[in-house]
Amino acid sequence: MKRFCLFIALLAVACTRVSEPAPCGPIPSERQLNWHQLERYVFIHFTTNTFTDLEWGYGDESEQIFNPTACDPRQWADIVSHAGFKGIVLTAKHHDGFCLWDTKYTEHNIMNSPYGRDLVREVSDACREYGLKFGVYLSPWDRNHPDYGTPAYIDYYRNQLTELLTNYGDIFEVWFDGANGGDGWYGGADERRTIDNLTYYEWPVTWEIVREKQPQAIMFSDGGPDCRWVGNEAGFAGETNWCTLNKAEFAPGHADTYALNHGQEDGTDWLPAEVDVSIRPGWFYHEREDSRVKSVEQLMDIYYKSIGRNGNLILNVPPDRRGLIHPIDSANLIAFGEAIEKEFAHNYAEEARFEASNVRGKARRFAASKVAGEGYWATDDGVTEASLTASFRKPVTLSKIVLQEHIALGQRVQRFSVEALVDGQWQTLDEQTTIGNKRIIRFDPVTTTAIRVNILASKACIALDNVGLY
Ligand code: FUL
Repeated sequence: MKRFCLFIALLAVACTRVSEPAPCGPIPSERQLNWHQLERYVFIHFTTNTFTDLEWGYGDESEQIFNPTACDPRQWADIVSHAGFKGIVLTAKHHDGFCLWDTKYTEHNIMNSPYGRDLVREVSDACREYGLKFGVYLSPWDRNHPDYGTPAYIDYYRNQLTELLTNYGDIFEVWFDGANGGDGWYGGADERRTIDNLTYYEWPVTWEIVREKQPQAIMFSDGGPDCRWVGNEAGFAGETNWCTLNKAEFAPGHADTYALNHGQEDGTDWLPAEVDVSIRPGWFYHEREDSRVKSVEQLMDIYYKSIGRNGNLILNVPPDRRGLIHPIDSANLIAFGEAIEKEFAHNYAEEARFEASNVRGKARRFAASKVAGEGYWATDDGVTEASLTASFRKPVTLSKIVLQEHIALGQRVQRFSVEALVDGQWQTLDEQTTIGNKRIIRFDPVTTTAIRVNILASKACIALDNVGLY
């Protein structure tokens, strides 16, 4: 999708004599800022489950089961990039413990399957060829490994992670699943082992390995450290959604789903939400679900409730038993990408004249610009309520407003409304709470000569990067 232009050439902050607002609360690291810009990428769930029709394998599956007959990660990458997604995160190992790469730490791996090739290598190569980022999911919970539940397994897990982070080029995200065996383990032999998932994994030590081997990688888990689970697998962030959270209160497998869904307004850390959801009811391919692939309408709704509510979207598209993305999934994914392009094809903000009730450094009026990176709208220190009005020479018909805060300096806005001028009267289109990296407001089409964005409450002076009108 065409990148939203940062259209407000704000005299205020672009002008050298105007000071930047002070940061407000925790702010994102550079790696988090880069991650916010990706917005959407694809999850690929693929393991023995694809062939046994399970969602959680038992760990006693034979390597011989994994036998995709036409597996082609270039087909996946081609579809994903055509749909405008920016990367792929692959389940290198799911809970069943089967490894999709040539690992030297277990025989339970793809080299001993009929497939016989290193799929992590093939997917990472395909991603590079198609200009996509590549990330890995490595399940902490392992129903195959005999040492699971003892300290020896933690060494095994870290060794595997090190292999993945060392041998496959740049990794943009590492996914640490919260489903990590805390409430019991049922092996293929009906064996049960219980661990205390708060202490067993010693996560901070493991996270150091990621920092050392892949300093730019974002780590996902219920407790970050870089991005957080959104608290559900249905594809929505809270309408109120702060990028901040008290990180110390969370850990993988220890999730307060309400807090994860909404963030915490005065949270101690920048820990933005990632929305994980599957294009099918399950995470793995099952033929019986071919008729239940999410439609473009459902996917668009997810788009507005994830990216449009200050989250990133990781959409799972599982390959079938051939090792190909099924034609229904592929058609819907590509149509989804096209629908996003279409809905945001024309930004009327580029034709509007903007005026604000307060502009940092006294300027009252500023022009729209198509040049990205020229500045942003900020108010004077202490001004936490202000309006920004976009006027048009001729009436335009709109149905969406995109708002973006200048998050490099933190998340501020607590409440805002949007209004349209219709026949000389201001009509309220919506009133909402947070904005963050991106907030998209949808409403019935309205024909108007002006749009007004009212920031009604903010934790500090306002700093908005972008207003898009569609
Ligand atoms: C969950 C897992 O248990 C599912 O199988 C899937 O991998 C999903 C993304 O995370 O916690």
